[in-house]
Amino acid sequence: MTVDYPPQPSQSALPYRLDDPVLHTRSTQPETMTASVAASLASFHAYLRSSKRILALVGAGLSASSGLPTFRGTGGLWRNHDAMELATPEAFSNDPSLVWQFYSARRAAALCAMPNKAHYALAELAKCMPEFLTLTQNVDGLSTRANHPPDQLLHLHGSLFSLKCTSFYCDFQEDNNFTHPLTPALAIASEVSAPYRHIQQADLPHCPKCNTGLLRPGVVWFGEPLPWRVVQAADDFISSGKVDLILVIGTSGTVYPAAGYVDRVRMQGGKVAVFNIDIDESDSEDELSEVESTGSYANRTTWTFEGDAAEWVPIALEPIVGHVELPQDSSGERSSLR
Ligand code: BV8
Ligand code: ZN
Repeated sequence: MTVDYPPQPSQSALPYRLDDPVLHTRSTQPETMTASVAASLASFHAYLRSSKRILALVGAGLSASSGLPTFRGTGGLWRNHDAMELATPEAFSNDPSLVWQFYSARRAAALCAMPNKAHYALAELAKCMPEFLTLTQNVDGLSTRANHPPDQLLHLHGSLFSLKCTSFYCDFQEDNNFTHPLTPALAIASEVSAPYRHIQQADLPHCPKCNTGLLRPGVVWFGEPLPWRVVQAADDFISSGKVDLILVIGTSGTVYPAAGYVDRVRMQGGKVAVFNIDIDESDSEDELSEVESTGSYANRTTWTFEGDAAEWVPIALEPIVGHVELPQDSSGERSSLR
């Protein structure tokens, strides 16, 4: 089934401005790699080549350099509302106009954004390794748009482009709905600089099946269970053999049960590679000192790559996926920010 994504609008259309400080990465540029980073990368490459089964747990930091804000820091505020507070059933029942404008603005931003090299590298790893599975906390659809094989990609928290009816008597739900705006009234949602205007419930998205139910975004809100099929599939992968390695990419690891998958792999004796712009070295301090003292990486269980995931993930996965470049778009231009 082909999903026809809308054409890519220009950067200026982005409701979230790129020069938002959250988005700029403080990164140890791979090209200025220190000897210890180069040695760490080499030991990671050796372990990667020997790994048979790999998981990836990804978060908002994976899409940061595609222009989408993360939940931490200033990016986590929308119209001065904490994004995590808006992502709750309570917020939606209290003020569906506010919550729908929040999600409509995020749909617009995600439609404007482009997958970056890390999205493509993970998609490539999935094509090279049947025993590789990505668990994404992201709802932006960028991994799918990077042609990540769908049966090796689990959306733990749903998608901005799924919709479902809130009526108790109706089971309507729809995936891959890229209509924007969903209703004429929601066109105002992207004008974040304009003063907030309340939208009457009648002008919010309604169910095309029962015609009465209010539609809601098909995402998992705080306090709601993850889709059981998704949890089942993740559990099946973890319990059907040792996972040798988990790639933890652009996530603060604060939201559960998603963050719990890292420990489950560790408990199986699997090793961990962390990709984040903000690594607190304490994670692997004692391992580092042992490496310095013994000079061998044999007992290394955690690798950390501090910097922009869009830079480091392709480099870390190169032995398997080769050199990842962004696809040329129709104008032959490199189609992305990076
Ligand atoms: C549930 C969809 C039960 C909506 C989201 C155990 C302990 C404590 C609390 C709990 C617990 N178990 C459950 C809870 C409660 C809660 C929870 O975890 N609360 C937290 C806040 C403490 N969990 C739940 O409510 C879950 N449901 O438990 O249900 C239940 C069971 C049965 C019956 C009824 C109920 C549901 C959680 C899912 C909520 N939905 N998203 C939406 O998106 O609007 S969560 C959402 O926030 C994201 O999906 C993601 O998961 C999370 C944000 O985290 P990250 O993605 O990591 O982003 P963040 O900004 O935090 O960090 C970004 C990182 O990237 C940073 O580290 C930064 O340094 C880095 N970075 C930035 N730029 C870059 C970069 N890295 C690399 N390169 C860059 N360029
Ligand atoms: Zn309905």
